[in-house]
Amino acid sequence: SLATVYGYPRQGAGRELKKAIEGYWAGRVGADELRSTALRLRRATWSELTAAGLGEVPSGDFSLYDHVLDTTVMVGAIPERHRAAVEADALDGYFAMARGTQEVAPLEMTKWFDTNYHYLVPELGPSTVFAANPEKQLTELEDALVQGHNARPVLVGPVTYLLLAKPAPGVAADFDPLSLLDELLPVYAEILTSLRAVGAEWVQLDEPAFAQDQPQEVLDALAGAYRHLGGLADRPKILVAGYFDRLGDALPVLAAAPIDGLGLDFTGQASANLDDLASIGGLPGKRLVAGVVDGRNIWINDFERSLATLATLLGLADRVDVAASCSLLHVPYDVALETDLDPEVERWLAFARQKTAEIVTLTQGITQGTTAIADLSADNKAALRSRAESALTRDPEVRARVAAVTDADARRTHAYAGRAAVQRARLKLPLLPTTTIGSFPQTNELRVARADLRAGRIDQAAYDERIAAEIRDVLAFQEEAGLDVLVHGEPERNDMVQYFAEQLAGYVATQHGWVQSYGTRYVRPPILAGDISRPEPMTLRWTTYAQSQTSRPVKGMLTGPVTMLAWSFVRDDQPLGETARQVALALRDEVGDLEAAGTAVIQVDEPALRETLPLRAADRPAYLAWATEAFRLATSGVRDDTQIHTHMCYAEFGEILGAIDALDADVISLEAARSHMQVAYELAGADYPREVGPGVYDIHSPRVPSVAEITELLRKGLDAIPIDRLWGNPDCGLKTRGWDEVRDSLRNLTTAARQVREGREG
Ligand code: THG
Ligand code: ZN
Repeated sequence: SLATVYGYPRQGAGRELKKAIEGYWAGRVGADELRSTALRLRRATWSELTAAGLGEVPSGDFSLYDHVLDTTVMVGAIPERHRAAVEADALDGYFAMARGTQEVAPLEMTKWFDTNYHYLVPELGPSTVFAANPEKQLTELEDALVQGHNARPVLVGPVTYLLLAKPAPGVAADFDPLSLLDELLPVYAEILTSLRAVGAEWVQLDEPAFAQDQPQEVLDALAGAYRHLGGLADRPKILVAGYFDRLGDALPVLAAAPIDGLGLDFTGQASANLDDLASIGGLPGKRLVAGVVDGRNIWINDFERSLATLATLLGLADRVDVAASCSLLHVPYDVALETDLDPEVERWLAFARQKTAEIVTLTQGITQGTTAIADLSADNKAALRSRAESALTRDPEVRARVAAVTDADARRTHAYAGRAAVQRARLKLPLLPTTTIGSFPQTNELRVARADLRAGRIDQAAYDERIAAEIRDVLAFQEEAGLDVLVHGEPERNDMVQYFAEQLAGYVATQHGWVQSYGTRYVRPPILAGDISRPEPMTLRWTTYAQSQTSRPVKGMLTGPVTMLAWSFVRDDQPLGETARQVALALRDEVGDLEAAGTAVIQVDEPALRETLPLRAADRPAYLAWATEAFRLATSGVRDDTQIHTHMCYAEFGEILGAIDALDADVISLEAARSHMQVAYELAGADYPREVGPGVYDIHSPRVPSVAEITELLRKGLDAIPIDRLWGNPDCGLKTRGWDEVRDSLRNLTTAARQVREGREG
C-alpha cells in the first residue's frame, strides 16, 4: 500500500501563481518569468509531497487557469474563433480562450460538479476534429521524473470530458458531444502511449461524471471507452478515479473493464461505495485507491473510522492505496499559515498539507500496524473528542431553540394575496416598480479608505464616515434616477458570505485559507465550526442610516441560509439541514430587527439555491425540503405588510420551479436579460402566483441598453406576468460595472418603466 493524492492547490503559499499570471496580463511579468514561477511551484509541490511520504505524486494536475481548458488544448478542440490567437501564441491564445479578448468571447464558465471550482466549458460540434497535443502532460511528467518523483499523470477522462462539453455556437442545441467518443478515443490512446514512452507506469483518468445519475447509453459509452483504452498494446497501467459521490451503476461497469485500478470516494455518503464494492465481489486483480480523507472539506480525519474502512477494503482488492477522496484543489493550502485561529479550533482542521500527512499516517497504519501510529492516533482521538465536546460545537441555547421550531415558524401568517394588499397600501409603489439587486460599483475612494484602515492610516470613525458618504451618494443617485425601492449599495461588504460570517458566533474565519474559484480568482470560505447564533444585529446600522436619508423605501439586504452554507466549509458532524436551521434562526433575528426598525422591504438572496442541488436526483427532494424550509424560517417571522424579496442568479431553473414557489417570497428577481425574459414565461407557465422581477439589463455586457430595448423587454415580461406583479430591475452585478454605465442604464430603466406604465394607464 502507498499514499497518494489526485491533485494539489496550484497557487503556492502566498498565491504566487495568481500574482505571476495577473502580472503577465498586465504586462509586468514576461512569459519566461511566468513559466519559471509555474515550474518552481510545481517542483515545490512535488518535493513537499514526496518528502511528506507519498509513494506516488500527481503530475499534470497543475494549471495556469483550469484543468478542463488544459484538456481542451490536449485534445486539440480549440474553438474556431480562438484558433488564430492560439496559432499566433499558445500562451496568449490559452488566456484568450479563458478570458476573451476585444474581438472574441471566452469559453463559458460553469461549476465543477457540486464544488465551488469553476471550469471552462468545451465547445464541440459535428465538425470538431481532435488531435493529440500532450506536450503539457509530457513536459510535466518528464520534469517530475527527472526530479526523482514517482509521478502519475492525472487527466480528465474522455467520457467525463465529453459530458462536460456543450454544443459549440452555431451547432444544433440537440447535438450530443458524447457522439464524438469514437473520434476522441484514438487521441487519448495516442496520449497514453506517449506518456508510457516518457516513463509513466500509471496514468489516472478522472471520471467524476459518474458520481451523477447517467442513463444506460452513457454507461455503455463508459464501458466501450475503457474496453478500447484497456485493450491498447503499449500503454501505461490505467487508474480510473470517480469522486464526489458513490459510483452507483458505473461501479460494476468499471470493475469489469480491462483497466488496472479504480479510485473510489469513501467519505460521507459516498461511503456507500463500500457496500457496493463488497456486493460485486470487490476488485480482484486490480488496484484500489481508497479516498478515505475528505478532499473537499477542512476537518481532520477520523483515523479509527478510516482504518476500519481500509481494513475491510484490504480484503476486496489486489492492492489498496490510501488517498483523499478527490483533488486537494478544493481545500486551502496549510493550516500552519493561520496566526489568528483559536488553538482549540486549529486542532480540528486539516488543509491540503495536513491532509497529505493524514494520508501518509493512515498508510503506515495499514502497512506497519496501528501500534506504529499509536501516538498520532491518540492525538487524533483527543482532537476529535475536543471538537465533539466543545462549547463552540454545542451551544445549549441554540440547540433548544432549533428543537422548538414548529411548522408555523416557517410559515407567513397569511398567504401572498392577503399580504400583497397590505404591502401595496403601505408601500404605495407605482405599477411596475423599479429597483436594483443590491450592490453598486465600489469607488476608488472606498478602496483607498479600506486600505488606509487596514494600514492604520485612518481610524474606524473616518472609515465609517467614508461608508456613510458612499451610501448618501448612492441614494442620491437612485432618487434622481427615479428608482422606487432603493438600496444602500453595500459599500461596507467585501463578500456576501464573509460579511455575515464575521459577525455570527460559531463561524471561524481564516487569514490565508484561499481556494481557487476560477482562473486567478480565489475565495476564503469561512468555516461553519460551531453552533450558530447572532450576538448583535449585523446590518441594522447601515440600513437604518440609509433609510434616514430618504423618504423612499430602502431594502434591507441579507444573504440567505442556503448560500451561507454553500459558500462556507460546512460541519460534517451534523446534517446540513440542522446547520441551515441554525443559520436561518440567526437571520430571522436580523429580519425581525430590521422590521422593528421600520424596514418595509427585506431582500434575502439565495444565489446558491440551485447550484447546491445534490448530484444524484434521489437526494434532491430532501435537499430542497430543508433548503426552502430554512429560507422560510429566516423570513416568515414578519408582519403581512413587510415585503420579502429574494434573488437568484440564473436563467435556467426548470428543476427548482417548485422550490422557488416553496420559498413563499413576495417578490423574486432573476437573471433574464440574456435569455430575453424566458424566466418570466417559465414562471407564468408554472402558475407562479407572486411578484417577479426578471432582469432587463445584461450586466455581463459593457453596453448600455437603450430605453427602447428595455421597454421591449418589459412589454415581453407583461405578456407573461400581469402588470400588478411585474417589477423592473437589472440583472445582478452592478458592482462589476463602471459608474457611468450604471448611471445611464438605470436612467434608461426608469424611463422605460414610466413609458410602459403610462402606456398601460393611458
Ligand atoms: N463568496 C464565496 N464563495 C463564492 C462567491 C462569493 N463562490 C461562488 C462565487 N461567489 C465565486 N465568484 C467569485 C467572484 C470573484 C472572486 C472570487 C470568486 C474574486 N476574488 C478575489 C481575488 O481572487 O482576487 C479576492 C477577493 C477577496 O479579497 O476576498 O474576485 O462571493 N465565499
Ligand atoms: Zn444574482
